[in-house]
Amino acid sequence: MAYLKSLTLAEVLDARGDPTVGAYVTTDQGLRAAAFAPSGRSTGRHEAVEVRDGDEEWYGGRGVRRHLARVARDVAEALEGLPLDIARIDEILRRLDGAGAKPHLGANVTSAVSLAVAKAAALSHNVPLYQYLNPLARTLPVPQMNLINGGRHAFNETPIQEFLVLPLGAPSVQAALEWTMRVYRALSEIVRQRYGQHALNPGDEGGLTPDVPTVQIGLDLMSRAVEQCGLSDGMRFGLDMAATHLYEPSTQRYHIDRPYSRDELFDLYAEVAAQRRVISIEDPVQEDDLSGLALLTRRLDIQLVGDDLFVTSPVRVREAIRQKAGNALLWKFNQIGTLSEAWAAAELAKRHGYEIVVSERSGETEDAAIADLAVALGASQIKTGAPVRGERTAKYNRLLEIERELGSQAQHAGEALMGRYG
Ligand code: 2PG
Ligand code: MG
Repeated sequence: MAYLKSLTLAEVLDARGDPTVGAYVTTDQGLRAAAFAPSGRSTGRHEAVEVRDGDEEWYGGRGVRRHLARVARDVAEALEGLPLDIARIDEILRRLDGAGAKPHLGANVTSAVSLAVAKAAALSHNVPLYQYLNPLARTLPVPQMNLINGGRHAFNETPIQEFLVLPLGAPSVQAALEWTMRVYRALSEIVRQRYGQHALNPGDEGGLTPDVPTVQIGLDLMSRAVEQCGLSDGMRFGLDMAATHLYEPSTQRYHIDRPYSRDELFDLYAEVAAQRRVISIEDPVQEDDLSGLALLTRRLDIQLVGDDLFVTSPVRVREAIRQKAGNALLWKFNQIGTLSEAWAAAELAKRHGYEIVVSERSGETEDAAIADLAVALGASQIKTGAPVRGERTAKYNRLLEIERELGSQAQHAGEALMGRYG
């Protein structure tokens, strides 16, 4: 097994221009791998923490250079000279931090290091990352593509964070991207006519940014675009409600166009599932309401995805399984901080029949590794933004490359999902 020869940590920028962590690894064979930690904005309270410099002036106090100056040497000394064994290195990172939420090293540091080590190990075996992690990987995920951005991801008056399309009927990643690009263009024209040019400015994940006060209006816009393209048969819709950020604890109401009680919100979900081809809802309730999620799971026969609710944590996923809450895990490895822990959460969820949706963060970088991770996990879906902006297209372009590499061996998750939820 190859060895980790050197590890360097450095401040790099994410797509919002905020600083994040880059990890650079060299091996004893002279190979080099780099990985960047992505950064969330609509983060959950149970996520592992990104550590930043509180007193740094540059970037309005959100730098990481002083933090790295404090921890980089310790991390490098602990890891240099070790074999490139992901599980062992992740275990050392966990121990070095000493707490589950990674408050000392920061999940931004541990995620970048964990991923850089995995990339270096794959390089040392001369195989792509997905194949190194899972030699039997064959399944390409369906993209969940975010065409209207709101909530914390856009400067608009749209309370719902993400309006997504799922091209379930597309026979390949290539077709899925073509279909979605056509819909994105049609939607752009509809939005331009109704809201004006400024609504075409992309939000953090590349989606359009009209002011959409209700779930129904956003879905109407997307339905019109899909119909114009003649793609209604193969396209379904999804929502990321990011309900934690709509919730007012003092009144126990969710604020969209008006305050909604949980029951009213569930009636709304039932309506859009029955009438508007919505087959997937992420974070339909606030992050601590697992029992509410369980209630909804009994009521609706659609995909219900836990993001802030599950935070890619084996502990929280186990509790969700126990309560029969939700049926899909949003998988973001920086929510827990190491690939090994995130892997364990996915395996546990899969064993209990949960779908895996590998996800970007809103503050992505050009690092495309989540495409490889999605294929390695056999995830049925990947959520990585609209089909525009380099940090989003990097992932789609990598999926296209994997699709070409797998050739006739490639399998596609869309058909099974259409059978289950379509
Ligand atoms: C989400 C994510 C990614 P953020 O809520 O699903 O879309 O947002 O990275 O800001 O947490
Ligand atoms: Mg989410």
